[in-house]
Amino acid sequence: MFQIKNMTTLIVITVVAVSLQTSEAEDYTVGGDTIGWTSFPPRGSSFYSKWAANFTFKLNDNLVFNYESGSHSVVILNKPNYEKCNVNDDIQTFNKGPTKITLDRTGDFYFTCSLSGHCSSGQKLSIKVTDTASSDVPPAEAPPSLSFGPGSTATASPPQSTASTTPMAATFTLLLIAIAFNFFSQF
Ligand SMILES: [Cu+2]
Repeated sequence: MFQIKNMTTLIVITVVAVSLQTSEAEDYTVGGDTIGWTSFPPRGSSFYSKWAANFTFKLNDNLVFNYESGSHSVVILNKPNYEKCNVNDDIQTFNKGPTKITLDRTGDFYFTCSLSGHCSSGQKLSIKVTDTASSDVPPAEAPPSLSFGPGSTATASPPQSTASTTPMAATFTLLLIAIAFNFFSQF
């Protein structure tokens, strides 16, 4: 009896762990491991926007800016100042590299470096942070339909939805097993 209870506890812990894993915050190294946070990035000011386009940043993810203290900084600023490279009206400045910044709200973030000429030479990054919930909710089931007239092709689910459905299904399976164990341990 005790062993069955123990196993139930183990399964419940596994279920919780699996559930947490799907919404775990991620760390992103700005510019990748080799380039990092630097002035004169390859291909100029488009470098960091191209880097950012590879990812979907979610609430509570972290950006890691890799640089040597003294050679660069991380400045958070608003959009107009970001566009003008005006680092004098910054919201926040970090001087000690590497700098880890938690994306603690949704919406747009603007970053640059406060050292003279670095912003204009391309050391700037803007990203959009989305809510975790909105990206984890599976899309509504498309009604079964065999007619594919003009304009009816938009019902296909995006590829990432299948990836989030699998751990969800696994969680439910484990949950059912846990409930079954609990039920049988009563006898
Ligand atoms: Cu710099």
